[in-house]
Amino acid sequence: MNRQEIDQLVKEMNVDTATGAVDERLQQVIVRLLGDFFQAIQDLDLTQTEVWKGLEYIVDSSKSNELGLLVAGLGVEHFLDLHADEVDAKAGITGGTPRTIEGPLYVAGAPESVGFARMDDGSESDHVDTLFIEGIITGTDGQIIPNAKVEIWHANSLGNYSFFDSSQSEFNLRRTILADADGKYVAQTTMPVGYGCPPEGTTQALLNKLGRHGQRPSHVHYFISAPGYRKLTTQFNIEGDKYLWDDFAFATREGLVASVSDITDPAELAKRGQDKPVKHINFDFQLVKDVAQAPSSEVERRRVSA
Ligand code: MBD
Ligand code: FE
Repeated sequence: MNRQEIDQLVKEMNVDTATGAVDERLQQVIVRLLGDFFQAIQDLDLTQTEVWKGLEYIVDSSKSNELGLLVAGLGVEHFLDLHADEVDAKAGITGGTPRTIEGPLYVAGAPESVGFARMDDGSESDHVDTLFIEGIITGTDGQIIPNAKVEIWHANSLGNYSFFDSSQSEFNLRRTILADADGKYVAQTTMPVGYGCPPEGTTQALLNKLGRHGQRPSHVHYFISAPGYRKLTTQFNIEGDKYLWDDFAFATREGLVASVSDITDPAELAKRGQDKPVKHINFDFQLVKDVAQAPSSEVERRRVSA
C-alpha cells in the first residue's frame, strides 16, 4: 500500500467509525501515529512477532517503572527540549539559561527553606567531598529576582536518588530553597556522581542491543520559578566528568556546564562551618519574563510526591 492508501484505511477504521463525541486533537494525533506505524510495518516488513515483541517490551518497561528512563535514553526528552526551543523562538522568546530535561527522578514535596539549605543527611560525609552550590537568580537583563523558588535534586556518591533508592533517608539530596531578597541561593550538599541505568533493567537491555552505554555525567537538577517569569527546568553537568559530552540522555548543553573549585582558606571554611576543604560550584540562572500568548513553560507529567 502507498501512504495515501494507508491513510485512507486508518481513516476508515478510526475516523469514519465515530458515532460519539470526538476529541479532535486526540483523533488527529492517533490518526497520524497509526499512519506512521502502518507505514513503518510496510517499509520494514515488520513481522507479527516483531510487533508483539515491541509491545511486550513497552509493557515490561512500564511494569519496571522505566518508561521515563527509556524516553530520556532514546533522546525523546531532549528532542522535546529542542522543539520547545524552536516554538519559543518563533514566539519571540529567547535568552535566559537554557532548558534541559527533567529526567524521571524528581520527587515533589521536598523540605523548603529560605536562602540556604543543607541537602545531605550526613551519611556519606566521611568519604565524599562536601559541595557548596550557590548562585543568583536574575532576569535576562541582569535584574535580581528576589525570592525565586529553587528546587534542587541530585544523586549520591553511588549515582542513586533518594526515594527510588530506598536505602537513603527521606528527601536526601532534595530541597526547595527560596532565594533570598538579593536573589541568592546557597546549598550545602555532597558531590554527586553520575547515574547509570540499572544494568539488568529493560532500558539497558535495549541500549545494549543498540551498542550504547547508559551513563550520565555528574549533574544537579533544577526547577526555578518566580511570579512573572517562565518556569525553568534545567540542570548543570559537571566539568571533568568522562560522560560530560557523552551523556546517554543528551542533557548536557552549552551554557549548562559547571566548573568546580576548591575552598581551602581556613577563614572561608570557618565561615561555612567546615573543618576540612570543600568543593564549590557557582551557578547563576537567568529567567525569561512571561509574555502573554506564550507557549506554556509548565510541563504536566505524572510525578511522585513523598
Ligand atoms: C537521571 O539522573 C537523569 O537525570 C536522567 C535524565 C535519566 C536517568 C537518571
Ligand atoms: Fe539526574
